[in-house]
Amino acid sequence: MLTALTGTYGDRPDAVRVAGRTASYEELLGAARAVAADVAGAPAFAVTATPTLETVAAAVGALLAGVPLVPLPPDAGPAEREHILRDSGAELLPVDFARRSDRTPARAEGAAAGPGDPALVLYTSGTTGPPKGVVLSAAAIAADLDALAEAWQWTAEDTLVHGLPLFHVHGLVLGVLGALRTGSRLVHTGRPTPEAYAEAAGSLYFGVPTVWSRIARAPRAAAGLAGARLLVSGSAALPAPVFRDLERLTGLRPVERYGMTETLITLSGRAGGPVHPGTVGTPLPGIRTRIAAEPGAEIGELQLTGPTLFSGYLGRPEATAAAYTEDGWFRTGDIAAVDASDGVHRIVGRASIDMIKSGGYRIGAGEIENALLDHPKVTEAAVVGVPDADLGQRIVAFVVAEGVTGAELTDFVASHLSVHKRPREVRFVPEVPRNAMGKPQKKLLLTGEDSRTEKPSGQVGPL
Ligand code: MCA
Ligand code: AMP
Repeated sequence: MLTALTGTYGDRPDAVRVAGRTASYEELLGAARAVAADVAGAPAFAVTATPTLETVAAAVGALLAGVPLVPLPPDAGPAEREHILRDSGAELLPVDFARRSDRTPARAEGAAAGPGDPALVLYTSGTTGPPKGVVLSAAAIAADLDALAEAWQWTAEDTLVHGLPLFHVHGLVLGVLGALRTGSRLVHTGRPTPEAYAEAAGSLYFGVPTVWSRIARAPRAAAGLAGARLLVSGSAALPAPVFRDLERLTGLRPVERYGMTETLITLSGRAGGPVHPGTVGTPLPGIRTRIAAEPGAEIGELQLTGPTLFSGYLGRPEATAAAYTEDGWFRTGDIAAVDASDGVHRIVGRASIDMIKSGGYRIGAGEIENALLDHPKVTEAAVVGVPDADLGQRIVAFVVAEGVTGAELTDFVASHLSVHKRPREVRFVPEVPRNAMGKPQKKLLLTGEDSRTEKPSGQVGPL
């Protein structure tokens, strides 16, 4: 899996740089072997996935030991941490990058013996309930990375730069394992700021649309990316104005790709190929797609099959089965259209109002509503995603409550779940509109949304 660590591409003292600290492949391998020795024989292990060399060593150590890694969001509050640890059965392992071992321990009995066995368990939100563990095999990861290397002409000549979190596919699978498979030098900037991206002088850059839109608003930093070969955007839709600003400031047309935690990356534009703003390219090698549209309609749910799909939701066979059609295609829940002339896909939206994408993070409305209802002063809660120029969507909570402020409720969610799951606005309402079945009518809450958010009165401004 990790070709770079086998010496294929040679070594260098700064093969991997994370938040200002560097390591050679040899040093990384030594630290990863020490992790592998610690976890050998465990059913799974967890690490607090800070953007550090320790997290990189944990990911490599997991693969060496054949023990699945559960990366915990470092900003997760107690409720989210407990859920993930309990649900996965993983024990939290402290990692010390200075501890090295010079040999890979023999795999314990029962450890993953083949590429189809679990390598990562990533927790991700559904529309209701707490996050589910998505089990990814080494084979699925390897298939995806090889397909992306081909699509982006990604090689050991590249320097990959990004500053994305290391507990999701984008930052961890593409951004770390991708570099270690292709042999490209890796610069993780710690935080994805425009200035840090510019300083890193990479050839290949990854970002979520929020990162790209911040770069587009920082012309000096953007100009620092002009020497790059390829800018890649993903995790949410890249707005066309951001695409155009990036092209004007860097001379590069950013390539957009589409994926999910459950499917890994399945669609992408190609390096050197035609790139159209607002589209996510064509299926990667091995992926087949179809649009489940009503008769006569051209848009519908995107469904797909291929070698990059997950092995299932951990311990949830019913949820896994429900994610597939009867004839075995994965239901993405995204609404898409395909250009009949060139097969280029366009993501039009999501089927469910309860799945929010904010800053590239996937957030289920139900999880936030449950957290709010845990607050003693809250009697009703309905959470929606509202268009936002910076975050794509921002989380807005409509609550029925007395004797508590919006800021207190925001802090309550930030400290129980994750900081990035906090509502950016709380609006107090006398009641949540419901249909005859008692289901919240969220579309009614959003009626007149544009005029409300644009009002300069400040009454509904972000917290
Ligand atoms: C503010 N802060 C608070 C509060 N308010 N903290 C606690 N309680 C509060 N009430 C502080 C935080 O501590 C933090 O401080 C600061 O606010 C900013 O936090 P945050 O909201 O996270 O920052 P942001 O500026 O809104 O973040 C934008 C971002 C981030 C950096 C773009 O959204 C991000 O990293 N997104 C990437 C998501 C991603 O990788 N998704 C991939 C999944 P301090 O600064 O001190 O920390 S998708 C995927 O994997 C698929 C397969 C795919 O297609 O890629
Ligand atoms: P996650 O599982 O966190 O990776 O979120 C997956 C979801 O992100 C998909 O179902 C899409 O809704 C969204 N997504 C990812 N990439 C794109 C993209 N390029 N354009 C639009 N939506 C995207």
